[in-house]
Parts: sequence; structure tokens; C-alpha cells
Amino acid sequence: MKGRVIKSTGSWYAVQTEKGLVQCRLRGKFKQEELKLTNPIAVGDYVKLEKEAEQSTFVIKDILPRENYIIRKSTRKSHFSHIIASNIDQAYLMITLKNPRTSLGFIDRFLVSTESFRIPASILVNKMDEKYKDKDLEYLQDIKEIYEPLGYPVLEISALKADNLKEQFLPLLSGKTTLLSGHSGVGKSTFLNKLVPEAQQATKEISKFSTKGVHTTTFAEMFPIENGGYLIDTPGIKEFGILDIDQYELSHYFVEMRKYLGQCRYNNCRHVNEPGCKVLEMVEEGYIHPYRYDSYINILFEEDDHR
Ligand SMILES: Nc1nc2c(ncn2[C@@H]2O[C@H](COP(=O)(O)OP(=O)(O)OP(=O)(O)O)[C@@H](O)[C@H]2O)c(=O)[nH]1
Ligand SMILES: [Mg+2]
Ligand SMILES: [Zn+2]
Repeated sequence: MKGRVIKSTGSWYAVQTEKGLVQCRLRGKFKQEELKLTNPIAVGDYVKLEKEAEQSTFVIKDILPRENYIIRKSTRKSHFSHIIASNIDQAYLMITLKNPRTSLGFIDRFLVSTESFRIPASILVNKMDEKYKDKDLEYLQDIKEIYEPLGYPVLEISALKADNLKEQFLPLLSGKTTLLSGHSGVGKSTFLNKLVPEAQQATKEISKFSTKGVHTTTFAEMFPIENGGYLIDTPGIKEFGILDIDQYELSHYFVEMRKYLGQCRYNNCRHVNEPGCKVLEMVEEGYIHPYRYDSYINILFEEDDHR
């Protein structure tokens, strides 16, 4: 029997099959793509099941090839990654302007991950019902000016207060598997509960003493939405992992750099300080945003450290 993993608690997996939801365990090891993973099976995976003798539970015998996946760095083991979810059609990165402020570097790491699989991504700026200082609103303006021209929609929302979320989002989510990700405390579960009221995911106020989220959601879970499709609520994350991307390949995942890549003098240009680099020229001339270029350099050298 085949099915799709919709929830994983580490030892048990809830798998949606034609015949309904079944609980499964894992037995044996699976060969993984060249990644060191803390979770062999992720939410979104398609799996093959076998019934356990004389029991109502199943065993996962095999995992079908993943079309794509998004990873984060493992919090416990360095050099290990954790798959947040797999086989997704589109990704929503939920961010906030303050408490906690989502950094541009964080947004760019996410977008590199989604671009590497050509997964369409949107940025949801949540908590827009709150009052903001000018400097926070300037930050919002920067975000719109940077990402909208690149083809990433920037949507201002209030998961808590808006009463038209279903009207706005159900048509966008229909028939698709959508990943919802972002820092802890930005409002992912609040958003999910508005769209899928049966979900009743726990949400929690951010501690007054610390602006860091408290990780209210601890496991990723897929929720079926009206008219078909799934929305995946995930635990807040500190840092996305970047797949094993070659240093000459990274620029392919910055959409605004892509079109200039054949035009550098050297075909092994990393766009750092090479003479005749078209990317550097375009940064200087203002066609590539300096903040995006900063993120590029940060990811390039940070990833270098791990080699
Ligand atoms: N003002 C305001 N508060 C919001 C909004 N959305 C969520 N919150 C509040 O933000 C806090 C965190 O919300 P959650 O939905 O638990 O956040 P989360 O992203 O699921 O957090 P984790 O599960 O820890 O990753 C709660 O107190 C929510 O009520 C919003 O649109 N406006
Ligand atoms: Mg949550
Ligand atoms: Zn170059």
C-alpha cells in the first residue's frame, strides 16, 4: 500500500492512504541522498507500507524519490540537516518586522533553498495590525522593493485580526501542497488555524522577557484544506540549511544574477573580486541590490567553512 506522511513525531508516522489514516513505524535503514540527516522520513514523503503481522499498524518499507525538500540545520548535531518537508508545490515564508524581526539574510537563505528546486515562494509579512515605528516601516519598504521585482510576492497580513484570510488564500492554496515556514512566534499556527479551523494548532504568546519564540509547534504536520491540497505547519526555525551547493552554482539561485552569468570574463567566476565580472558590474550600477549581494557573499563564504 502507498501513502503520504502527514505527521511525524520521531518514532511514529501518520500516513494518509486511500483507505484512510494509518499509524506507521520505521524498520531498517533507508539510503538517503548524500545528506547527513537527523530524520530519515519527513512530512510530505510518499512511502510504501506493509501491514504488521496481527496488528493494526503498518511498517514503512520504502520511500519514493523526493521531488524536492527544504532543510534546516540540526539544532543538536552540527553538519547534520533536518528535512522540514518534502514534495511541496509552493512555499510561504512568514516574517515579522519586529519581535522577532526576520533578517534579510534569513529570507535569502530560504529563497536559495526554494530556488534550487524552482519552488515558487511568497513572503507573508504578518502582524500588520500592530503599530510600527518608522524604522520598522522602512524595513517593510525595503523588503517590498527588494523582493517584489524579483518575482516573490510580498503580502502584508494579519493572521490574528484579518477576517478575509480564507477568501484571500484558499484560491491560492487549492490543490497544492504549501509549506509554511519562518521563525518561532511569527504566527504560522495562528494563520493555519484561520484557514483550517479543525486544525486547532496550539499558539502561544511570545515571552515578554525574551523576543525569541518558545517553539509552540514542535512537529511539522500537513493539514488538508477545503477544495483539496495541504498546508504544512512547521516548528519555527533559527536557520535554514543550504543543500550541498557548489560555490560556482550558488549564483544560479539568485534570480537577478542568473541572467548575467554567461557574461563574466571567466567561466569559473565566483563574482567576488574577479576582473571582468558582470555580476559585480551590475551591483555597482544598481541592477542587483547590495543587500542581496551581501547575502550572496555571506552564504558563499559561510558554506565554504563547511568544506
Ligand atoms: N498582533 C498580532 N499577533 C499575532 C498575529 N498572528 C499571531 N500573533 C501572535 O503571535 C504569537 C505567536 O503565534 P503562533 O501562531 O503560535 O506562532 P508560530 O509561528 O506558530 O510559532 P512556533 O510554533 O513556535 O513556530 C501568538 O501570541 C499569536 O496570537 C497577528 O497577525 N497579529
Ligand atoms: Mg506554531
Ligand atoms: Zn562574475
